[in-house]
Formats: sequence, C-alpha cells, structure tokens
Amino acid sequence: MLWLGLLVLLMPNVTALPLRTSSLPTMQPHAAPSEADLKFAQEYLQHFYGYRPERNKRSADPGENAGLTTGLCDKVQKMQRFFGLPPSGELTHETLAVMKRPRCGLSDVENFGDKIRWRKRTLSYRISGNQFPISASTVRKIFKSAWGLWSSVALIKFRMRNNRETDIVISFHNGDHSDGAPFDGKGGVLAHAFMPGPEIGGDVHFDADEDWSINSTGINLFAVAVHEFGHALGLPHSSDPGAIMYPSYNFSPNYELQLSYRDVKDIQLLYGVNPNLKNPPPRTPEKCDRDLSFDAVSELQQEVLFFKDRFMWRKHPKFDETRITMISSLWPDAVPPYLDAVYQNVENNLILFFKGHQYWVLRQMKVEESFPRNISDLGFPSRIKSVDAALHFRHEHYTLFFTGDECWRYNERLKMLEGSPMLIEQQWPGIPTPIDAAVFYDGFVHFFKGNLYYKYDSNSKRMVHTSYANELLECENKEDNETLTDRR
Ligand code: TQI
Ligand code: ZN
Ligand code: ZN
Repeated sequence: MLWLGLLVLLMPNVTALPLRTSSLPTMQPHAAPSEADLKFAQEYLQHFYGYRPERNKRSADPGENAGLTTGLCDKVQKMQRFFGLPPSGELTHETLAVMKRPRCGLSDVENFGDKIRWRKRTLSYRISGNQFPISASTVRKIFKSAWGLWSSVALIKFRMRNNRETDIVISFHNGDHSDGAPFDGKGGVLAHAFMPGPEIGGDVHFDADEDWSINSTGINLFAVAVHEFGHALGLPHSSDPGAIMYPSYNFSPNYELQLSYRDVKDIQLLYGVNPNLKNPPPRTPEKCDRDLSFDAVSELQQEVLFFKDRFMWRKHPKFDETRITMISSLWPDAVPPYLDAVYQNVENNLILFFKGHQYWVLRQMKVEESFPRNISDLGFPSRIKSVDAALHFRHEHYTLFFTGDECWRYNERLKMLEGSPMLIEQQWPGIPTPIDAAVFYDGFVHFFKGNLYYKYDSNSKRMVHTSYANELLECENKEDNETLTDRR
C-alpha cells in the first residue's frame, strides 16, 4: 500500500509520448543551430538524457568544435533514435522541434502497458552513507551480485558510481528518514524501494536497525536486496511462492539463491531477454500438472506432506485446499531442498530427512545436534549411497528403506533387522523400481513412481488402486489438469 501510494505521488499526469514524428516537416539537415538553441538543447539533454556538460568539458578534445562535444552528439543520437528521427547526432531543426514540444517531466522512465520501467538499459547506482552493518566492501559485493542476478537474465546493466547523479541511490536508515515511510526498528519492515522514476524513484532504503548478515544468523542482506532491486526495476509482488518477488521471506541459506522462472519471465517482459542466459531458472511445481512426481512423501501429525524440489504441499484432513509452501518456511535453515526421503517417527516425535549420503533428525522443528550424519550410521553397507524412499509403520515400530530394487527393515533400537535387504518385488509385487517415495496413511501404503501412485492394502500386500500422483493434491481446476501449460 505504501509503495503504491508513493508511486502515485511520483507520477503526476503521465502522458504517452508519440514514438513517430513523421508529421513534422523535414528541415534542411545541416542548418547550424543558434546559440540559444544550443543552450536549450544542452539543457534538454541534461535533464532527460543525463548529459553532463562539466564532465564533457574535462574530456573534450581542445581542438574540437566548442559546442558539439562527442558526449552531446551521443545524447542527441540517443534522443533521435527514441523519437524515430534519423540518428545523425546533429541538432537539426526537426530535432529541436521535437525537443521543444511540450512533454511530461518524466525522463528516464516510461509506461509499459500497465507497468513502469526504466527507459535506459544501463542504470547507475550509488551506495550512500559511510556506516554499514557489515563491512563496506562486503556491502558493495552483495549489491553488485544482487544487481547481477537481474542483469544475467534481462537486457539491463548496472554500474556503480560515486557521483551524486545516479539513477538509483541505496542507503541505510533508522526510523524516520523523511520519505513518509519511517522504518519500524528491528523486525517488521526490513527495506523498501521506489518504483522507477526521477529523484527518489528507484531508490532503495534498508532499515539500519535490522540484524543484517551474509549468512543464516540474521536477515540475509543479499536476499532482501534482490527483492528490493526487483521493485526498483518496476516489478510488483508475484503470486508464485517460488519467486523472489513473492511477499514472504523464506530464503534458504542451504540453497544458493536463484531467480525463479516467474521472476525471469517478469523482468524479461520489462527489459527483454538476455541472450547469454546460462542455466534455466527453477520452475515452481504445479499441483494441477498431470506429470507431477514427488521427491518424498511423509506424515506429520495429522497431515501428509508431499515434497518436491524446494517446496511441499501440506494435506490436512480438516482443510479442503492442499497448499504449496517453501520447505524452508516451515524448517528455516534446517533441511535442504531436493530431498530423497522423509519419514516421521511418531513414537519418538522425530522427523527424518534424507538426501544423498546424509540424513537429518529434527525434534520439534529443530535439528538434533551432530546432524547431518552419514546414512552408514543406520547400518547401510558402503555400497548404498542414498535411499529412494522411507516407509514408517508406527504400530509395528519399524521403518522400511528402499534402495533400487531392494528394501531394508530398520528399527531405531535394534538397527538394521535380520533378513535385510529383501527384494522389493517379493515384498510388494507389482510396483516398478526404483521408487520415488512411499508413505503409510489412511490405512494404506502409497508408493510413488513418476507421475503415478500405487495404493496397497498393507495386510494382504495387494495393490488396490493406481492413479496419477497429483490426484492426491486435489487440483480444483479439473480442466487445467488436461491442458496444463505455462500460465500467463
Ligand atoms: N518491505 C516491503 C517489500 O519490499 C515493502 C513493500 C513493498 C510493501 N511493496 C509493498 C509492503 C506492498 C506492503 C505492500 O515487499 S519488507 C520481503 C519479503 C520486505 C519483505 O521489508 O516487508 C523482502 C523486504 F516479504 F518478500 F520477504 C524484502 Cl524479500
Ligand atoms: Zn525510505
Ligand atoms: Zn516486496
């Protein structure tokens, strides 16, 4: 709300600028501009195109024509390109006529559909102040890489400058800092940014009272900077829970911060696609996707949790909607994404997470000391490098681990039980191996493989049902289910 309010204040009567000026009479191209016109043009370019006469004087070749320095010529060309004039770099009558037409005061920003974006493709920023919560060089590095995330995917570049006249000013403030949006001390609002625009537009303020850090001990400055810089570039909040622009702080320090597919699409819509894009950004899984598969499935109290990448869905018997959340929003800093297996040990009130050769034990949301540990501690031979799934039987007091085409019976006190490993096909005939996930709930064993699940009667060990795995998440929109493509 604050942000929209400020936005309205910053943008009084914005009018659309015509891009073509073919209706203007074409004047003689080489007529020399008058003294007054030159002065007018210089002021115009200074105001709207960042032309700096002082800087140009310093670097100008003394032999060059006193009026049109190369810097001014560049700006004239830029302005001509924008208005669809031949980019000669000369102050033709036509060029001057366009300059003299009334226009709104907004220079470096433009309306783009219902959005606002910077018009230029290279933005300058300045880090203001000399008291920082972490060392100044670290702060510079953090901001540089936060801008770098956005410039790596879209056609926009950032340059740090130490002069006054930068597009974006980044600063730290305590409490009231006279922009109508005072900070609230530790906690609450961490930072805010102004939409692209002149003066305060694009500026980013951080609350100096926060416990800023570069790791997981406080508020991660890098994560917040990436989000705020998104606003400074014109991005609103996203409804995709995997997006950096999602309005919730659930950054996982166990996982390298990445823009999501949604963030990338949104910034590219404003500034165009950077052709040198490296890795494809991670997509947020969709519960209506018939091809959806799971990494792990587990019970947790009365709920069933379905894990996928950095996310999980929580299926609660009392809530009709199964909602997606970031794993790190429930267990901050505790568990890595892209898990292999998860199970809850109800008797001891533990939840165990498996990924690769490591496992973590959590008691009441907190990682037990000395974890992660190696899975060989559970009694697996060294040839077992990871587990596919874990199935816990609360009444029988044992857990079944699945690895390839084998399964292992394990008890917390007695460790690996006699007879392990057994062949899956002999224990649970009919399921394809290796499996992705397994869970015991509602009196049935559910195995997951690819986009299917297999429901077993745990006593007779007979398959009773098989269907799409995503069916268990109850996608409300059945039509979407058939024709799921990229939203938007
Ligand atoms: N600051 C809010 C934010 O940047 C300020 C804000 C902008 C806002 N637009 C708004 C507040 C619209 C209300 C409505 O979103 S913040 C996150 C989060 C904040 C929040 O300090 O609350 C991040 C800063 F929520 F996404 F984690 C950074 Cl990453
Ligand atoms: Zn502020
Ligand atoms: Zn925000």
